[in-house]
This record gives sequence, C-alpha cells and structure tokens, in this order.
Amino acid sequence: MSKKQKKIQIKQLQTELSFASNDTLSFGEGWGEENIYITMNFISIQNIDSLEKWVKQALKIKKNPLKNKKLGKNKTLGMLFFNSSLRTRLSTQKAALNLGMNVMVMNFTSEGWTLEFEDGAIMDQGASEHIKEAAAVVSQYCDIIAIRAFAGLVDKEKDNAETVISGFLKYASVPVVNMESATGHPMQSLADAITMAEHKTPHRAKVVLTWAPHPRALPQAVPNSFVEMMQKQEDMDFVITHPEGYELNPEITKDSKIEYDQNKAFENADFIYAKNWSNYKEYGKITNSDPNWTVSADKMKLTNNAKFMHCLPVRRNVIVTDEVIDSENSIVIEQANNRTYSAQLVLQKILENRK
Ligand code: AN0
Ligand code: CP
Repeated sequence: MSKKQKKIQIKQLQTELSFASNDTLSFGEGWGEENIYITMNFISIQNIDSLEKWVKQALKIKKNPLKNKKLGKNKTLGMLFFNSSLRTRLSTQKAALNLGMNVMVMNFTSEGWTLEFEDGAIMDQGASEHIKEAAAVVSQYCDIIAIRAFAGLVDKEKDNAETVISGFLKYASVPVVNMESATGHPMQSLADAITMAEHKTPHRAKVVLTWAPHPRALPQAVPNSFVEMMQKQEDMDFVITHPEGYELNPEITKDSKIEYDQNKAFENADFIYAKNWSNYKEYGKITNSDPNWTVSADKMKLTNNAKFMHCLPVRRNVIVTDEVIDSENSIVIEQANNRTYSAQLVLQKILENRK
C-alpha cells in the first residue's frame, strides 16, 4: 500500500471513529511505521471521555482564561460558516484569542465557492469546487478547522451522513471541530454541562428537555447533543418531553425517559431546557405549533423553582414568555458565556495533543 493510500485509509477510519466512539481523543502521537499522525477531532459528545473531568477542566480555565496564552502562539484557527451564528462565532474566536491563536473566519454561503461533496461527481452543475481540494487547501493555512454546517432538513439520510463535516474529516489533514453540524452541537452541550455544574443542586437534580413551538423548521442538533450529554450525567435524572410524534432519533435517545405530558414532566424539575426541533419521523416538517407548549410562568410553577435554559437564539413569547426568560431563574446568558470556556477547553486539548 502506498503512503498516500494508507493516509486515505487512516482518514476514513478517523471519520468513522469520530462519529462512532470516543477513541479519537485518546489516540497516541504517531501511528504505524510511517509515523502518520491521527489527528484529534471534536465532532460529537461521544468524543468526551469523562464529562465530569472536562467540566472541571473548563471551570478551571474560566477562573484563569489567559493562563495558556502561549499555547496557541503561531497557530491558526480557521472557522468556516455555512450558516448564521452569533455565539459560536464570537465565543470560539474569543477562546482561540485567549489561547494566543490567530483566527481566520470565512462565511461560505456568501463568500465561498459552492462545494461538491460526492466522490466521483461529474461537476457540470452548480458546485465549483470539490471538498477534496477545498479541505486540502484550507489545511495548509490552518492548524485547526472549525465548521458550522446545519442539517438541510430535506434529506434525512444525507443529514445523518454528515456530508459536510465528514468531507472535511476525510480530506483535511488537520483537526476538525464541530460548531454545529447536521446532527450535533457538542460545544453547546458542553457549555450547558458547565452551566449546570455551576448551579449544582444539593440533591439529585431533575433535568427536563422540553420541546417548544417555533414558526420555522429547526434541526435536531442541539437536542441530540443535549441528550447525549445528559446520558453521561450519572448523578442527574433526565426526562425529555415533547408532543407525540416529535421523537428524536431513537438511536440517540436510546433508553432516555420520554414523557408526553409536559406538565407532568415539569413536576419537581430543577432545570428546564427548552428547544424546538422539527419532526424527525416526518423529516424536517412542522407538524405541531401548539402554543400550550410555550414555557410560561404557570408551567415553571410546577417545577422545583427550576432554572430556565436555552441555547439561544430564542424567539420570545413563542418558545418562552418574557416573564420566564427575564426572571432570576433564567441562566441563558450564563450558558452563552460558558461557550467560551467550552470552546477553549476543546481547542486547548487539540493544541496540547499536537504539540
Ligand atoms: C439553530 C438550531 O436550532 O439548530 C441554532 C441553535 C444554536 N437555531 C436557529 O436556527 C434559530
Ligand atoms: N447557541 C448557538 O450556537 O448560538 P449561535 O447560533 O448564535 O452561534
């Protein structure tokens, strides 16, 4: 096998592993007799070996964010956006700056060439450039590539295949970080875990992920990663509540508890995490917009004085009433603040791994 073939084989293995297991983070420095490096990617919550440890490390970074200011010296983070962002863009950039990195940001939808992701495609249609060249080229300019590429919500199979991020994993030669892909938003859920740790209850906490209505079809990425993160929280009880028919991908929810009665789910809850997602079975469709699912002050009264959480951006008085999001119990701004430390921990781990 030639060196090039071997490298491609390793990249394929790496792509599979990044989605399937948490092994990518624990790979050693070099691999094989030709010393080809397996890079460390952050693609999914499954890449977190110990959530408890990561949360502790992130809280340590939060106390002294400039401690590792030299770690990223002369290293460049490239952030590629195929969708809009406020928090992810600024917090990840801030995290990189705290580590002394240089940052380049590119908005692909308005500035980049339209990319082709299919191997062997005859490119006589809309796409001008193949991911094969694009990822290889960007890898020469950047030491880490971070990507935001939402679900298209039209083709379930294509979204589940994570076409964009898989393409970068396959053809980039530097680590890849997920800034919300078709099926996951792990840096958000890591920030959520950090925020919940800061509001730790003296008793075993009850955490509720509640669906709420929204006028536009939204991806399942945020709830997916939140569910995966909660499955790693051994000292908390977790309930998902949504209208019947709004089940998330069962391969992700596994045996997580689902309660279709939102009021019942809210009883004694310590954390209410609201999020809309579009229908997974009737893929990408809005089949319910019942305003009774909006998180209101009356609903919050059913809880154990629960904290209110949302990843933002949020539509006020659709997902949650002003009264709730403006209340003392709302910790949405803290969640957004913790995005910096979540991203900084991820970047720090990657930089340390490649030193
Ligand atoms: C996106 C979503 O629901 O996935 C991003 C959330 C972080 N939200 C919107 O598009 C409103
Ligand atoms: N929560 C979050 O990812 O926000 P942005 O879409 O603004 O980045």
